[in-house]
Amino acid sequence: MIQRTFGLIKPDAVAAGHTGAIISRIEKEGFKIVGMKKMKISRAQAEVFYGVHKARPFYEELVSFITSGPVVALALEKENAIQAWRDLMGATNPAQAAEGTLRKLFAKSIGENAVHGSDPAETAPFEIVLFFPEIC
Ligand code: 3AN
Repeated sequence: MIQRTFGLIKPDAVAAGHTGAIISRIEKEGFKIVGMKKMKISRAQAEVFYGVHKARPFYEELVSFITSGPVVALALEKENAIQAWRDLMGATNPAQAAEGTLRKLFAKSIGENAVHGSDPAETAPFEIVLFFPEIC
């Protein structure tokens, strides 16, 4: 099934100059980039985006990190895109991420982990609408 997912290149990876390498890898893996936007996320938008994590102890850290510098928001299309993008990102904790995954290559820590991707549940349409209302 051709599917769309939402991805973010987080402030750590953008600041470290990994945007080009990550975009290049995304295209090499056969994703079609249907939306791409370099932007600074506002506090209000971050609170909506991370609303599902509000109860977690690291919520405040998440919001302040994601608003700390520019990010690149992506809407990606591929066969089974949600799982395919999670597989390409690798495990949340880069220390546990498989060789060759984006987090293994570019992430610094579990908090500053280079990329975000929608969960297999229903977060992809919600996140795409939040960042790309014009393509929905
Ligand atoms: P994923 O991004 O792989 O879907 P989630 O949904 O478990 O992972 O966590 C959302 C985000 O919260 C992660 N991308 C990561 O930046 C951050 N995070 C997860 N666990 C921790 C933790 N123990 N300490 C700090 N930040 C965390």
